[in-house]
Amino acid sequence: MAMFHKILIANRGEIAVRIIRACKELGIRSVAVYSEADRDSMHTRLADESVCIGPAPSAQSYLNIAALMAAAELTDAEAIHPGFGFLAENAEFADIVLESGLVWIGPTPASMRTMGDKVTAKKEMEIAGVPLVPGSEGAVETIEEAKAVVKTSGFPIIIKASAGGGGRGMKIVHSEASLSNAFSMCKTEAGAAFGDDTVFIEKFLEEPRHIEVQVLGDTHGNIVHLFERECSMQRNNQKVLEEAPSPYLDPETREKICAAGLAAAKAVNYVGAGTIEFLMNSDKSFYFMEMNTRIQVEHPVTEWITGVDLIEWQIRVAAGDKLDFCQDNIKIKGHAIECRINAEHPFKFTPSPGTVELYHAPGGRSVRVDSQLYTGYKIPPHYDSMIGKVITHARDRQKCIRRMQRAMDELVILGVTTNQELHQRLLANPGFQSADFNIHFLEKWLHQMSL
Ligand code: MV4
Repeated sequence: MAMFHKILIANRGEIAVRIIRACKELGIRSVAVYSEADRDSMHTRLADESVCIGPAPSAQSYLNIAALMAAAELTDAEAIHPGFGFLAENAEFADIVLESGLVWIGPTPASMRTMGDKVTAKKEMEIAGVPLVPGSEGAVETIEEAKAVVKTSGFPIIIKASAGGGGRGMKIVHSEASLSNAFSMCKTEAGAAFGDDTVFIEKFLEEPRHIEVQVLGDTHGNIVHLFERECSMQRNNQKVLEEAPSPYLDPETREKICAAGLAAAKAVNYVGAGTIEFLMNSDKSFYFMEMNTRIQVEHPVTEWITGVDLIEWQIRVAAGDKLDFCQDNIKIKGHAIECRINAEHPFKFTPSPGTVELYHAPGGRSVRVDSQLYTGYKIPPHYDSMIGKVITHARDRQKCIRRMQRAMDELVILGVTTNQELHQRLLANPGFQSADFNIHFLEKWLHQMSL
């Protein structure tokens, strides 16, 4: 297959900008879609063509499949890149795109369905020999069954919705007394939220780190891993700062977790860019949590340590290109950190939409900024509060932190409140600097400082 002439980007914000930039570098025409609230947004301006797809609410615009397909038809786009969020992991949308004779820049709908259903995903991972958190064997139908699972695993446990993920539809249970209620509530809520009340049970790991492995596959059967990212610095299931490689891993553990990620991807004949999420205990044992069948916000840290342009390769493998490198060619070079910039109060996390009165991006050596911001931009209140990402690279982690501190001091965003100060305080924190943290670090620290 020859390379595409035109791609429609079914997204907004910094990821739409990132994809448009990749299209330009590949000589591919780009089509932006925008809601009425995004008429003056960066992605609308940067694309070769732009089509309004509806009113501000996502349900009527960025989630409006009919409007997106009409925009693709109108502009003669050959392929659709979904970015992340919105419809990126919606297998029905991927089906419609393919049935319309367009190319879906992403994995097969079958892979998306397998990984989207967490009970099915765990079954596949077990067959592939990927370590799983001890717990129920598949779905748990009744309270009696739940009690039987707990007899062997002990408390605490976590009940998860099979159709959930990313922290949605979960209940932690610490004792027998609250098990029945939690079980029926989790089941009822899962049914209401996802139209599927299937739940399963796992032993609850109390202080794990969140480490994920990036994979990339082509349509010729080649699959590689691109090492791991450390994503433990989070609050409310929202990552705040990510880095690659994980400062916690020794070479042997890295080899094991990356091999497990690769085995997971191979088990579903994965095509495109994907991420296998693991939880890791302080003894360095690790367990499969879920697979994200999309490009992720934090992909730039992997791009920087490996030199692989992940968006370019998403597009190229969708066009049928073969990966032109093999596993042995991929080496970790230095360290990269990403700070997510959100338009929100730095410690209360309340959203802060409004007009950006002044924007000055950091620059200089080994600093990358992926953002939709410009001076005068009106941040709409309808969407995610993330307005950009600052990424730095250096030979080692300490130098990378210093460089990020320098970049955070240069960044100027006036007119709206951002989480810039949170990053500045976090980068200076001894626990962060010594890499002594787990998924609860940020919330505990905020609580202690009563910020
Ligand atoms: C867990 C867990 C502890 N033990 N599963 C949260 C998001 C979703 N992917 C699954 N999540 C978790 N699953 C077991 N068996 C703790 C979490 C969890 C978490 C994981 C990664 C990053 C942040 C988190 C925040 C809260 C809970």
